[in-house]
Amino acid sequence: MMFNLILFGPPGSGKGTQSEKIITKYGLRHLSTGDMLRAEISEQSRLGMEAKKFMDKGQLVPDEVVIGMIGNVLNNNKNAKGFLFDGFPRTAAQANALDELLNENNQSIAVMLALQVSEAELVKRLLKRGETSGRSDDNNEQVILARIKEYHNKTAAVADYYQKHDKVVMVKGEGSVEDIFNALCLEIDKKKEIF
Ligand code: B4P
Repeated sequence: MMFNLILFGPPGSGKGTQSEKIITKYGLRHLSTGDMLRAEISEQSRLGMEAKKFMDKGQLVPDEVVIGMIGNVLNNNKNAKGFLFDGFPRTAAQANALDELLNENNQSIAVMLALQVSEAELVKRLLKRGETSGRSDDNNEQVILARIKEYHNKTAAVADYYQKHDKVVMVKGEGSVEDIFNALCLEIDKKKEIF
């Protein structure tokens, strides 16, 4: 049985940072839709060029684009120990699609870890990253605020979806990277025991 987890939180909550550490410790396969989309953009693929239009404005990319990408990776990695979903699902439609894709293979989500970070801290972190990342969606405060608005309008409800199945655990996402990582590991270990 695979161990699948979702790392959830608003833009800038530390999903990318913590994902790297979690996959190393637990041997999970990292699935970041943001990274996958940026890879498509740097290859200048048709999908990438289409996605860039939305990302540059701080908007979510259409569901069918992201769901298609994830479906391909899941189908090509049936022997993975488990997946860490980072930045996906971001809408109710994506959450439904993920459940269907996992069900087809008799798999499910073990837990959603939701990072809690204040809005002021999110903006501060993303502007700071924008100084060096070269990411066009990080260096403009208006775009950052648009991303946070998309999160409230479309993504926050995804936590309610998993809450109905009692799968959400909130974790404080402010403090040192190491302390937050330890808090996440504690929750993962609890779930792994009963999984
Ligand atoms: P993502 O790449 O997922 O970017 P993000 O949500 O902005 O968060 P990210 O992972 O980059 O930030 P993190 O929290 O790690 O998405 C980018 C865009 O792609 C979206 O806006 C959307 O257009 C599109 N997209 C992606 N997935 C999609 C989907 N499923 N559906 C539709 N569209 C999709 O960290 C941010 C910063 O904080 C880092 O610089 C880090 O150094 C810093 N940081 C981390 N932890 C810290 C700590 N404890 N203290 C201080 N700083 C910290």
